[in-house]
Amino acid sequence: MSYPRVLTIQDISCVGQCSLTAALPVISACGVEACPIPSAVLSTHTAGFKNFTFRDLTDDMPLIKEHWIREGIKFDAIYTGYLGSAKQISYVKDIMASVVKDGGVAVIDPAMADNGKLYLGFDMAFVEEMKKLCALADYLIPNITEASLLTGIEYKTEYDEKYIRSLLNALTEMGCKNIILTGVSYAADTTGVVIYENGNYSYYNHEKIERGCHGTGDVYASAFVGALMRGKTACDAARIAADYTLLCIKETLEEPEHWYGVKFEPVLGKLIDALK
Ligand code: PXL
Repeated sequence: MSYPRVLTIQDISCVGQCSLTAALPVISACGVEACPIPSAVLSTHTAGFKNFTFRDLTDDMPLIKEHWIREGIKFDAIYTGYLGSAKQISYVKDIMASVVKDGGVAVIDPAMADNGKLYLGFDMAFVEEMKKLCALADYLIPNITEASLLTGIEYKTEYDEKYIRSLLNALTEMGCKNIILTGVSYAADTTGVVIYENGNYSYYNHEKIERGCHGTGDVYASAFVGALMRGKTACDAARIAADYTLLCIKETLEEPEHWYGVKFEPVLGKLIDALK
């Protein structure tokens, strides 16, 4: 796969440094072609801004797919993030079946919740649909809130390895092949990601910064996809993405008034270096 091409389906939040405005530059910086299908266009993301616009692009999705089929356009991987409606999920499954190459990789970030709560506008009917998409994932990248909603296992802020394994096992029973569970912290000053790949668990642990910032999940998943498509193993890609996301958070916190997003741009060079 000398010059891989990734299809990514998520929204454009015009202001907010998340979803496509992060995914496209991050994947491009990894040296990988990134083609978007915008699921919706919002004036800003939905966390912290009021009265944002929301243009649902569900009806464009099958039209874009049909055109690509006529043109013979296919992708080495599909990576999905924030989706605008439950109906979109069935279109995404359809797109996956028709424009991803045989043996292509499906990376699903079930971007719908954090800190024990669904994002504004989502409900359990959306979660039910999302379960069906997650079942098709070669790599699923949930946080603990999303893993708990998908599996019906109680959400906990204090937990042990047994709890984390119960989430991972339940996700594999749903059909997910490999899982990168983010935001797993067993100690006050560290956090990390648990990688479940081909039946093996590993944990990449790093410094924990108390104040998170919006969009880090999207930056993480995008860097993971970029690194994976550059031929890194899932463990290496998970580590590279974690180191990069940590740098982005540090960069953001240097400017306390930058509250709405994650400053991933100034450290893109470090991500490029990590892939050399
Ligand atoms: O970062 C996830 C995300 C993406 N897109 C929109 C969001 C959010 C999280 O709140 O609101 C529109």
